[in-house]
Amino acid sequence: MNIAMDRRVVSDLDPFCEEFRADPYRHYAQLRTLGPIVWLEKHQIWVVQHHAQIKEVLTDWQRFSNAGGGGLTNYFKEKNWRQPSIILEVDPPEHERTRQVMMRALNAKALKAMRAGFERVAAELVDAALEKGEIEAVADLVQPFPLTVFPDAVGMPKLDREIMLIYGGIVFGAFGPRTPWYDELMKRAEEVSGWIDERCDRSALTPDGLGAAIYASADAGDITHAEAKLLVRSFLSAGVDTTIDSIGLCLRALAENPDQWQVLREDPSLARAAFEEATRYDSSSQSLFRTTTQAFEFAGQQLDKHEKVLVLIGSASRDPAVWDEPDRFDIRRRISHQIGYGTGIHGCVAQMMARLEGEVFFRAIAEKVRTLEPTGPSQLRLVPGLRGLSSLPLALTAHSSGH
Ligand code: OVV
Repeated sequence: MNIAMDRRVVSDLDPFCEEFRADPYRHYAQLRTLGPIVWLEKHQIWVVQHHAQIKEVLTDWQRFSNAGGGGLTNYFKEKNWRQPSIILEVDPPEHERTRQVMMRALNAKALKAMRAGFERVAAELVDAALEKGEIEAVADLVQPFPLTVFPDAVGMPKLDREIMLIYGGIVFGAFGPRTPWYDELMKRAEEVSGWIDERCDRSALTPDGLGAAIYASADAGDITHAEAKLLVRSFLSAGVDTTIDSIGLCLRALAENPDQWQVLREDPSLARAAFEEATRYDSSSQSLFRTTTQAFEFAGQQLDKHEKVLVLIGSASRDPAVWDEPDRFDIRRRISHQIGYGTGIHGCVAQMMARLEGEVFFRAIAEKVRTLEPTGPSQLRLVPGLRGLSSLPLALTAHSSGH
């Protein structure tokens, strides 16, 4: 054992176990008291939990690499089952090429063109929910929104809910440890991957969506056509479950905080701010990974080469050093250092699209719904890699007609 190892600040907490994930914020607070960087014995990884260090890690891609893989598996030491993402799991200079292509596809004009379609779908879903009165909000209202608007924007047919949710489980589950749950899911991997692959093929895409824009970059020679297909796949990997879970958690925060619901209902123009606050307060993406490229000292600890670092952005979002009353959901909060989408060169490339989805969805709710109340306990969907709900029973009533 080397001397540096002896001086490591250690913890036996396991961020992947169900108990931790059921109530992560209490455990984040506990981790924050231990120090800026802590060695987790169970998984033999580092963890960072404060806003300041997380920002440092995420903006230092030379020392904190993405090529080591987006999850617990260390690509520098072992092979992953899945072909690495050509945007998430690469460093510069390779990363710049694929990132540019995605950024170009997601330009301001493309986003502007999406709004009307998003609004129509949101209005239909909220009207149908109001018609029912009592809903299972995850299945009836939340899931169908991204499952409809996202493929519309990419230029593909509506996504099959069951297959997409298995696919999402496979993608995000791969970021956590190997479990029996995951092995069970992987039995469907071939079938589901084949289905996804077909949908990412150029022949399956409309000529006017994000997918077509990616293939146009291949025609222009910026990427190969095989890479174009993988980038369209990245849209589906990163863009569906994440927004379903974040919208669901935001809806729960509103239902459980009647004062905040009241504020939004009285001023629907706060819809975007409400979703922004939920992205801080409780959202789908709680953690990321980086892998060290060399040995160096960081925040008083000696890191070795090719060590995994778990980056708890969900903890940074509750760090009292940067937020007043971090545990309070306050849709009028001014958010000047959002970390919920990550930051740096790998910061969420479609974050403006996610914000647009959230804004349009919650604006439709604020404009049409008068009362929004839980009718029973909500349930967490404890899949690794993402935080979200499997159940959110709600009762809704409409504004009196012609309001
Ligand atoms: C950010 C993210 C999550 C999951 C998958 C991917 C990216 C990808 O590029 O495949």
